[in-house]
Amino acid sequence: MATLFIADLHLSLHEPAITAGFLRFLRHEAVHADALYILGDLFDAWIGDDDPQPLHATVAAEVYKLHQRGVPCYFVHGNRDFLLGKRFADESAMTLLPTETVLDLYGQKILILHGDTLCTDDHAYQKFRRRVHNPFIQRLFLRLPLSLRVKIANKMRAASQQANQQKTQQIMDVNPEKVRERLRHHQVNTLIHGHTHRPAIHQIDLDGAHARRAVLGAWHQAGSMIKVTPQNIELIAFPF
Ligand code: OKV
Ligand code: MN
Repeated sequence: MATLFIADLHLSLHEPAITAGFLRFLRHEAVHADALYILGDLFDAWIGDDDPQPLHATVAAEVYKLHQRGVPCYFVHGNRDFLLGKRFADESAMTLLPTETVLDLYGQKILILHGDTLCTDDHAYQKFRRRVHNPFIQRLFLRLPLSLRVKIANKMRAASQQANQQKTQQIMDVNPEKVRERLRHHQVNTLIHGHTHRPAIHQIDLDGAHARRAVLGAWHQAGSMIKVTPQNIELIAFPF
């Protein structure tokens, strides 16, 4: 009995080794799990489900096979693939989850989310997030021709790389008080998230009680997953 969590693969045509590692993970690891949760940034960019990139079809087909083999797959949007929609979810048989979800796994309550909403010290990012999450702006963007969306996205990524070079590590990490606020709100003592690319299991003091925050690693040089069993929560790094 095990439920697996992954995040921040940032799949793209430029990193074929990561895609190969993900497909291997699906076929050899996830197939034995009770369920797979992808906590955002599976893709490095997403400008609409109508993007005809062959990478998308490959991933959809493999996740669909996992579902056919009896392993349900759930997806939480990241800050990069937040536009991934119902069409791709149907093609891959993934269930889209809201920004925050509380799971009951083997009797343990666990809050899951991507992690960007916890980085409240990064005011510029939070402002960007509010803009691109506006349903009206999203509908407008999705109605543009694909070629124009590609151009806009490339410009936005270039500008963001510039901005991130100026930001400190501290600003880009989670705000500890925001973490405690979300745990209190949902009345849970365990959180699993990604986004910060700082894999660790942190022990937290929550109003005198013990809580923990498990952070997934990004798939840069190796894979990263969290395995929840009836006994424990394990953070595991593995080669592709
Ligand atoms: C994703 C991020 C690029 C960060 C644009 C409205 C707007 C959606 C979009 C375009 C960009 C996602 C969808 C991408 C995340 C970046 C740069 C910084 C910090 C609009 C709705 F505004 F143009 F109308 N986008 N793409 N960034 O390339 O995948 O997360 S993206
Ligand atoms: Mn992220």
